[in-house]
This record gives sequence, C-alpha cells and structure tokens, in this order.
Amino acid sequence: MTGSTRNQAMKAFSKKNITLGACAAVVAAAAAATPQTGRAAADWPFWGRDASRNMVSEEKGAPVSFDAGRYKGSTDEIDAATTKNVRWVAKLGSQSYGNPTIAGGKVFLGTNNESPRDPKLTGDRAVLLCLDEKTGETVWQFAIPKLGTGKISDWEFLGLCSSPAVEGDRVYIVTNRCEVMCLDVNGMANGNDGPFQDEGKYLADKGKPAHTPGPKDGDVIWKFDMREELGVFPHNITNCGPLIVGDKIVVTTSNGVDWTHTNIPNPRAPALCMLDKNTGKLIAEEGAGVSSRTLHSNWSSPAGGPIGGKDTVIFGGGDGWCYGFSTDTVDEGGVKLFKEQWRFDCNPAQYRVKDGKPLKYATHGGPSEVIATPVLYKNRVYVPIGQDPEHGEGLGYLVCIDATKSGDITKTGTIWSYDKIARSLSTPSISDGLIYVADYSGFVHCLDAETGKPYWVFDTKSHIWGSTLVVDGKVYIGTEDGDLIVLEAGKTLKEVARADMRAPVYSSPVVANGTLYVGTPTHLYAIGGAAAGVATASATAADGTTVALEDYEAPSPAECARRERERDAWRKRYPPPFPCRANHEDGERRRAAAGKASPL
Ligand SMILES: [Ca+2]
Repeated sequence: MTGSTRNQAMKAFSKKNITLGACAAVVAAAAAATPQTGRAAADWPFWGRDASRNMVSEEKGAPVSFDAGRYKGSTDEIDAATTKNVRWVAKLGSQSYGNPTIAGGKVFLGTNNESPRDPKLTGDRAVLLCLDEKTGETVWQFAIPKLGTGKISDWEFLGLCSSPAVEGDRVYIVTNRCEVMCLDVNGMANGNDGPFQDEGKYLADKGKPAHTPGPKDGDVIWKFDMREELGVFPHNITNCGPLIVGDKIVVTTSNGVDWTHTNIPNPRAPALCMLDKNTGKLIAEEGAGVSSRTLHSNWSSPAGGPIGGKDTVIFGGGDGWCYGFSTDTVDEGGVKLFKEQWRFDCNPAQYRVKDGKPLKYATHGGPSEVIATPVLYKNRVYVPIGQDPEHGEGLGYLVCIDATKSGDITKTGTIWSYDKIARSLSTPSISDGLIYVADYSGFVHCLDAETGKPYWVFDTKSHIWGSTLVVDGKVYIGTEDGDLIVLEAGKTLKEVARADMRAPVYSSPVVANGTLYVGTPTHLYAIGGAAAGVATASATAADGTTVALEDYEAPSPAECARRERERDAWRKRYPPPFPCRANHEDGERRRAAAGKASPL
C-alpha cells in the first residue's frame, strides 16, 4: 500500500452513495432447517477451521435468516431490539480484518483500539479480544502498542490482522509488531503464567511507566520477535493465521519491500519460519529464496497436512510461487532450513514475460503473488494469485497442483488451471467435488474440483476481500459493499439470501457450535445459535424460523433510502485506508470496455 491515498478515499466515499443490486436485509431461506436441528456442532479454532484451510463446515442448520439491526440514532451502537436472530453484537475498534476463531467457550479476534476497553491503554494499538462465546462480553484483551514505523511496517489503525489459532489453553497470534506470540486463553485472571513476565512493560507506551496488568489483560506465555531474530522487514503490516503441526507452529513473516516498492531491505530474511509451540524457540526457516523474489510482501498464511504420509507445509509465496515444505529440516551452514519438497509458479508465463521483457509488477496483466491461503484437499493444492487491494483489480489465475510430486513441478504438477478469475485474496472452499472461490473484482466462481470445468460465476457487484464458507449446502460470502450473500452450493447458481450488514464485510464468515459469525470492521455479530443453549439477547432473536424466499417482503423504497444513508454515515465515520470504490469503478470500466459483464 502507499500512504498518499487516504484523503482521496474519504472524498471518494463521501461523494458517492453506495448502490447495491438489492436492499434485502432480512434474509430468506428456502430450506426449512432451523438452528435446533444443528449437528456436528464444533469449534472453529483456526483460520480455515483446520490445517487444510478448507473453509467447509459439517454443521447443519446454519442460520440464514437474520437482520443485523439498526444503529441507535447517529451513534454506531446497534439497537438490539431491531435485530432479528442475532444473539449478540460486540463492538470492535474501527478496523478489523482477521477472522474470529471460536474455541473452548471463547471467541478470539483482532481489531484496533478505537473502542478502548481500558481507559489506561489508549491511542492507536492492535487489540486481541477474547470474548465470551455465549454473551459476547469481553473476557480479556491484549492491547499491543504500535511499532511507530507508520505505514512502512505497522500501518496506522490497521489493528491486529492475524486470525488467532487456539489449541488447548493456548492462543497463538502474529502481532502488528512482527512477533509470534503465545498467550494463555485464560488471560491474567488465573495469574501471570510464563516464562514471559513483562506484560506491564510491554503494554506501556514508549517512555511511559509500566502498565499494571489486571484480570482483564492478556497473559503472554512467550514471544518471538521476527524482526530481531530473523531480520524481517514487514511491509505495511504483519499478517498470518498460524499453522500448528504437532509440537510446531509455522508462520509467515510478512517480509517484503520498503516504501520505495522497488527495494527489498532484507532479501535473505525468510518468508516463513517454524517454532516450537511450547517454548517459542526457532526450529527452521525457509531457505528457498522467496524473499529475494518477493513482489510486494509475504502475507499468505501457511496450510498443511500429510502428503504421502509426511507432514507437509504448503506456503503461497510473495514471489507468486507455491511451495511444499517438509517439517523435516536440513542444516545449511549452521542454519536449520525447511526441506523443500516442491515448488510451483502460480503465474502463467504470459503474466511474467511479454515479448522477451519482464512484465512490471502491479500492472493489470502482470505477475501477482499469493495472498489467499492455499487449500490442501486430497493431495492437491488449490490456490489463486492476487495482490494488495490497494493495487486495484487485475488478471488472476487459479491452479490445482498435484502435491505428491517433487522438484520444480510448474510443468509436471498442473492438474488444471483457470484464467477467468481476477486477482483474488480469497481462500477457496471445496465441497462435494466442487470448488468455490471469490475474486477481488467481486465474482464468485464455481468449478469442478477434479477438472476445473466452470459451472457458474456470480457477480456480487462489489469488491470481495474475504473468503467463502460452505455449510449445509450453502455458500456464504461477504462483500465490501456490506452484503452477506448466501448462494446454493451445487452446479446450479441460485441466490438464497442476502443480508445488509450496514458496513463493509472484509473478513470471512465462520460457523461454530450452531452460530454464524460475521464481522464488519466495527462489529462482530453472533447469529442464531439457539442449539448451543444460549440465552437470546434481543426480543425477536432465535425464533427458530426461516423466511421462505417467496414469502419475503422487500423493504420499501423509503427503508432502502434510510439504509443507504446509514451506510454512508458509517463510511464517513470510518473511511477505508485507500479508495476501494474508485478501484471498483475502474474494474467496471475495464469490463465495459471489453464488452464483458462476467469473466466467463
Ligand atoms: Ca494466566
């Protein structure tokens, strides 16, 4: 990202109303499933639910009928009485990108400090929130100070981007300060567990006296500073949903270019590292040279699982290649490295070189890195390429890789590829032989997972940052324009429902224990969930009914206009970090000029 566009973003958003194809807010469902019939209820403890990162849940009866409610007057507080089937709404900061993870009766998620929970810890910080799964009330928070580098390595107000990974009584994150951190899920309430004991000093602003941690503060077990220990130069911000493999934790470093966007300050620093999850000690680093070829940054979270009986880490590189690493290590001059099994260039040759000349990065038809998380499914890896949303729209590519091969498998490992997808940040979902994947230009694609044959493309008419969730025969996707759209899973395209979230949905919906979680930058909604035996917060909530599409009454023009005003007010209060809307208009112009309404 570059920093000069913030004001333009504000202008772009205040000038233009957000127009949507539909104003439907109370969403409708054709299926008669109710939360009470929920089965296979389970936690969602990691980014992507498990190591394969395939965002498919086995739960039944996930909520589709709900209303996100109205703001109280001109405030950004949701009036609970106006919500429908919403169990609780938690106020977040002003920007939240990562997903909530749900485990052991708690909900963990990252945000910034624009709704400070502790009057003693104010100012810009990245915040890990731990909420009660039943009530949404704050159990504890960890409000991490900024690095002070500005946009170069810890962009103002972006908050904690990492989706926490929870296992037992430990929660793992990668902080805005480029640290891997292990915390106690119980926070300070049960005492200060260690070895790390310096929370008070850590939480204090530079030059200020140490904070006195209380029972509502987070409790750090250990931390590993990737800038100090590995010489990482994070570009803009550090992001990663940590991967846990046995006793090891694998994380992306976010090493990348500096403010010039042409210089890589440390091309020898790894893009990926592996630590002992119990001690935080370094086990191995990536030595494949990813950083030296990095186009922008390394933000893709690792996936993993057994391939041919061997624990394998799958990594989408900032160089646009995808890698399979064994968790075995090799010693190279005293440095322990991941053992590389295979590598695959996810960019087709024509995105790299044209007429013998390398194509420039960030141009519409040039090469891209991997930001989405590769998905491991039946010994195959599915991964799209994409770029920072600030770079706008551009050509994408989706590949299906045979992960059982070894060496450079760009030529030999392609099972199929698909070029009708735009740049994508979205992690695919694979279910019943079909792959669903969204792109940044706003299209959701459904293809045959075996052959790559496309079945349908759905235009959300908005940008998409987040990923699809498949649950109970439905595909959920959130959009930048603030819709949560529900499509029928299957070879035939059908829109089932649409909810107006009143604010952009940058994150991905997840489902845990019968509850659907949808996050906007400012609020986290826990939707439905009567099956979990939870008290309902609003008068109309969790009535267990769904509204059939044909019985659904569309809101009046006056109500639609009111909602538009509400969205506009939200966007004026919380302008995005760069002109998203202008980017989308640019994409629409390109498609119109090419005479294409859809990429197919
Ligand atoms: Ca503790």
